[in-house]
Amino acid sequence: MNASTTVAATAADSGARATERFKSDKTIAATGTSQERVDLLAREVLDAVYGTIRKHKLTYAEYNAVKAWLIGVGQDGEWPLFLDVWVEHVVEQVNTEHRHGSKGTIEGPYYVPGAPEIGSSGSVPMRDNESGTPLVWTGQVTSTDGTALAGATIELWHADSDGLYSQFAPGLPEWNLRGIFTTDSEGRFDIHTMRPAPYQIPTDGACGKLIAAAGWHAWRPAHLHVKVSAPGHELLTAQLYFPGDQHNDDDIASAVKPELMLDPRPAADGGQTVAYGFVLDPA
Ligand code: MBD
Ligand code: FE
Repeated sequence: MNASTTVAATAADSGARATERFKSDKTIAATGTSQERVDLLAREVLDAVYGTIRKHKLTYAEYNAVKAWLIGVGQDGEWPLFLDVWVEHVVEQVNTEHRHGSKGTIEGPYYVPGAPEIGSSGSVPMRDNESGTPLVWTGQVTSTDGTALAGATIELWHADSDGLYSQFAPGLPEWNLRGIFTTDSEGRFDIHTMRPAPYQIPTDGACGKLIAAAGWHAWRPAHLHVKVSAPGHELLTAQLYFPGDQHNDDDIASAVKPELMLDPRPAADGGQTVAYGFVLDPA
């Protein structure tokens, strides 16, 4: 355990922060989506719900339990968590299937823009006594035609060795394990961080209640989140995973892909090194 994490993380804590972070400048009006498309999408979603109700003859007691649960998702601030865990992976799929470059995956609820800028080589912000296995990650960002992309940015964020994210769990320094790297003249970067632990979504909120009631588990495999961008290229949002993790094959968020698996090797100092680069699609 990291000694400074003394206060227990709660669903309401991380939920309230995720809800607050998302804010809603993201209205339907701002998307330019037509009334016809809103009508179509809303009707089809409702039709899918009616289909399930008819097929399984939902009882009134079940309907009321669903209603109470949905109210709870909002009260616990868990709409960002619910949507990113159970819906985002399909949105990601349909929006990136045209790409020829690197595979991406979902963003999840815990991205925060504006992390400290590190340059092409260095350590993400971490505590003096940050626990875990040190990881040195080197790579290059290129375009699909093979051109190296100098000045590309890699925004990195991830959980600590207790599975906690800064700004969403109490007791962590603001930018712990969050940083922005910029590739050098050859498109290369060199990132020093600590291996994250597997992540269990909060079990004490509404999402946890659904998981318990359905007999599911709450785990995501350990992962590093990135957003990789370069002028004239599509933004790549991805997560990278570690071989051997117990939940690589049954991620609660359905966000693991074989192309996103790292291959870390032992390093002389007891830590690990890994090579992994990114290929961006021209916009
Ligand atoms: C996470 O850390 C995460 O990445 C996702 C997708 C959902 C919940 C927690
Ligand atoms: Fe995550």
